[in-house]
Amino acid sequence: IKDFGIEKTLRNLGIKDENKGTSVGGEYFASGKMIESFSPVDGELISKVETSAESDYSRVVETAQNAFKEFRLIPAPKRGELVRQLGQKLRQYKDDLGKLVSYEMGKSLQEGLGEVQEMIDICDFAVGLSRQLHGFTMHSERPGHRMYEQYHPLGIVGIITAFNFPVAVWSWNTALAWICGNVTIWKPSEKTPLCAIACQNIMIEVLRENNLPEGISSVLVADHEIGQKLVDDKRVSLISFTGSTRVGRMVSSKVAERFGKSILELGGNNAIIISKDADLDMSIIGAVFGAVGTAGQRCTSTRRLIIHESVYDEVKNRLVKAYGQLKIGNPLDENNHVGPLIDRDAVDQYQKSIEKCKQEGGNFVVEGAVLEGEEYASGCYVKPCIAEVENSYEIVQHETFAPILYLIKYSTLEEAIAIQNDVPQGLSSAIMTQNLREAELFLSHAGSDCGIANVNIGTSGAEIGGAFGGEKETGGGRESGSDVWKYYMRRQTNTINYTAQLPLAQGIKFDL
Ligand code: UN1
Repeated sequence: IKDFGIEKTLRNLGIKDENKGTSVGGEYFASGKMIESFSPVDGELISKVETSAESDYSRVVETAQNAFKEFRLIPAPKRGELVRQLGQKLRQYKDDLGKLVSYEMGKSLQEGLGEVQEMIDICDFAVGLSRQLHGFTMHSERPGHRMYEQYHPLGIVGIITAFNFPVAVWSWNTALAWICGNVTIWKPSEKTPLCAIACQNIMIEVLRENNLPEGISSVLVADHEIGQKLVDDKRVSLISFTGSTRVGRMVSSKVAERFGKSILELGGNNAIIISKDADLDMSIIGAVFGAVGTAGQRCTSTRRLIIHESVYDEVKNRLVKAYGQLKIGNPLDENNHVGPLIDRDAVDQYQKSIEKCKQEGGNFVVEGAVLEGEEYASGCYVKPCIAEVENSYEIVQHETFAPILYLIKYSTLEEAIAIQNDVPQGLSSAIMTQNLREAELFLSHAGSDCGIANVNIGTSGAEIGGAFGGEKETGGGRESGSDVWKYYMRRQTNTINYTAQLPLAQGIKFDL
């Protein structure tokens, strides 16, 4: 590990041997139980974090409430300036933060750096947006009246994130929440608490340098009970939740019960259709990166390939060959393509899913395995595998967060689209084709039912400029680009009468 300079990285990012997991700004405190963060890379204990207890939670929310009263009065472009500074700091810390992401979460260093780049990108995007929080104006039906709409800050935004993008998802939410005048409380995954503390440390520099009130950006490293408190808390106007469909369903109904707002970013079951008119070289790279990138633990990972019968055997053979060349190992070593899964529970799930797939009739053309040996001592390294399946198998209908790729054969594009849509989830989708008619049909109302639909690009690796999210059991939320900022504000319609008369709308007469 010393070879990869992890100790220096931890030092640069302000990670200690024992950390406190609650911060409302410059100060850390915590009185809950201690958790340990082990690296899936080598199984080593990286460091410990004392989690937030109920009393810590109350302090965080109260401080955030007070901070909001001040923060909302800072003009949006000035708030944009703070986000610009955050982006600058992230550029400065990119190498260290990317490395920590890789070491604590297990994705390849390239992907860790890519994740930090997404943070920088969203900051840049949000800075420009801070001068463009436009509403419409409209003509009133009444003389001497003016109508327009404006967007106001919401209040506290609760951000609950998953282990697989331990830093970027926080930044998508925070950058937008901030320019919109909100304060944020982040509850990161308990599997990647150090990434959260590192981000908060970077944020603290911005807060300090700008003399900002405490509570604008808070972190709670805590268990699900504190997460539930956040979800149930009326003082938290918006909950942005990224995680499983199972937990998302609970979050959704709990927040709805109190008429809060939520953004849900739940499971995906993403497919690439490989048509008879596909560029196969490109398709193979897109499919393999989509399936094995982040060891199959992206929401956008490619889980299914729906392949035209005329190219099915060729695609299958080329995939088998490509999988044979994959190097699995320490993700900090740039020669490796695939790192470990997040933990041994994930390895269990991977094994169970393979078992289940076999029981249902799946034919593995590349077998899976849990890797053993010194390099794999953490017990978290698995072999990416490929199975020929029917789309209707229960296991294929389900999102397994692991590098298991399913192959399905089709004969007409209509059939391929129907297969692509015939899963409960609706996040990302793609078609590989050089045929304009096929591409347009896939993107049409009769095409993909997903929130993301790509042509000649894989399912993962969305740019931050677009709205990110999906339909059906993916939850319907959208994050990051386009006009997603509107979710982070409350909308108000204003009608102003500048005459001495009071005409009523709809021509209603009312005299006293
Ligand atoms: C996720 O998996 O939670 O599109 C987010 C992508 C990344 C984001 C994935 N930009 O793959």
